[in-house]
Amino acid sequence: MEQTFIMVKPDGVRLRLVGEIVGRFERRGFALRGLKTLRIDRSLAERHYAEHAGKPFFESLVGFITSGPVVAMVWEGRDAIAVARAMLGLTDAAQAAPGTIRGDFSLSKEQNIVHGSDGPQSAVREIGLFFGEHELV
Ligand code: IDP
Ligand code: MG
Repeated sequence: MEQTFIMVKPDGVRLRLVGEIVGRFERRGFALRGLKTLRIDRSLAERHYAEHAGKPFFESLVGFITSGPVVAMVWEGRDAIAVARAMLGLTDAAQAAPGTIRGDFSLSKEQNIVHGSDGPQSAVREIGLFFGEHELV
């Protein structure tokens, strides 16, 4: 069984969408292996989004992701990474299909409600960034 890292971003928390998003993953059949709320600091933001360092939107992205509490989760299930990305929808929420989380709750390319790992290496890296072994079941 595959694991993926999912995070409700500060906009999703502000919009009170945590229960909605957790519910979608539960109802799809995934198992919850870890969950916590935290405030991301600049150092963690830079490590989490290291692949985007230097891009024009990077500073704004770091400002956004550190702007309020997030909810970090590990979900496990068959093809969890790809299935979760499909549930999230395209990065630019204006392009995301209705029925996806981004397509239902955002119109923004930056403030797009939720993060999901984009591959097996990212998933392992991101789970390790946010969770210690004793925080996962
Ligand atoms: P992803 O979250 O769908 O994997 P990435 O390309 O990895 O998308 O970008 C990470 C995050 O950076 C996005 O979810 C979004 O919040 C933000 N972002 C990506 N591209 C842009 C952009 O062109 N303008 C503003 N923010 C962006
Ligand atoms: Mg990404």
